[in-house]
Amino acid sequence: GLSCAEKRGALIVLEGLDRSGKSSQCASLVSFLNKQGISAEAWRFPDRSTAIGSMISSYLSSSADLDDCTVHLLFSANRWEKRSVMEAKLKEGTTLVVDRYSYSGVAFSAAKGLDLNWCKAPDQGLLAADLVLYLNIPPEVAAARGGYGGERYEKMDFQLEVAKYYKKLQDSTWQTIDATKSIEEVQEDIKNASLRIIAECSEGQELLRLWG
Ligand code: NYM
Ligand code: MG
Repeated sequence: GLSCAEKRGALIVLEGLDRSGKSSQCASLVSFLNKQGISAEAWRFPDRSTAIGSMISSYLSSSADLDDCTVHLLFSANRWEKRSVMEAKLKEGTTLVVDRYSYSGVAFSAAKGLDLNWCKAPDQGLLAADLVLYLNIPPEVAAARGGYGGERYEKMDFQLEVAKYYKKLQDSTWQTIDATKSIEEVQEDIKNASLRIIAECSEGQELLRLWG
């Protein structure tokens, strides 16, 4: 089973639109936690370092075309191939701070018009986040921050659609963070929420599975 006798780490996921500040906030959080003597690692999805991740990366840079359903399943497989390592790390007491997870998987694919439940199905049974920090930002504000890059999906009208589906996925593990505030204020909110969930998980809170 997934119950842990030892004190376990927390699975903390940062979600949000492109340019919402997730990557820098993840890095700051991990370095803050490590300075506090808390074992924590920064992870991200897609993990472009694997064979599946490299197919995803080619698709995102538009050097490869893939059917929408196919690429959706690749994103999911990219999480499945990391599942057992994630579980081992959490059980040994390491907190994982993850830049995007299944919520991105569903929101981005559903925004293309794929059925929401079909999109959720392949991720069923993956480890569920203990805490999802949703960096909430209007797409216009995100776009104004130095602009989007050249990858697929990095367009204002598409990001508006993605935001709608993120909202549909909110559950009891979510905490919405106002990501229009300063980097320091956002980091403060993230730190507080993270310390709270890390304490809860170390007290024996069981690992959960999607979509619990
Ligand atoms: N993305 C990310 C998906 O479409 N499905 C997924 O399952 C995941 C994890 O990949 N625009 C999209 C969201 C991003 C893009 O992510 C690349 P990043 O964080 O920019 O490397
Ligand atoms: Mg990006």
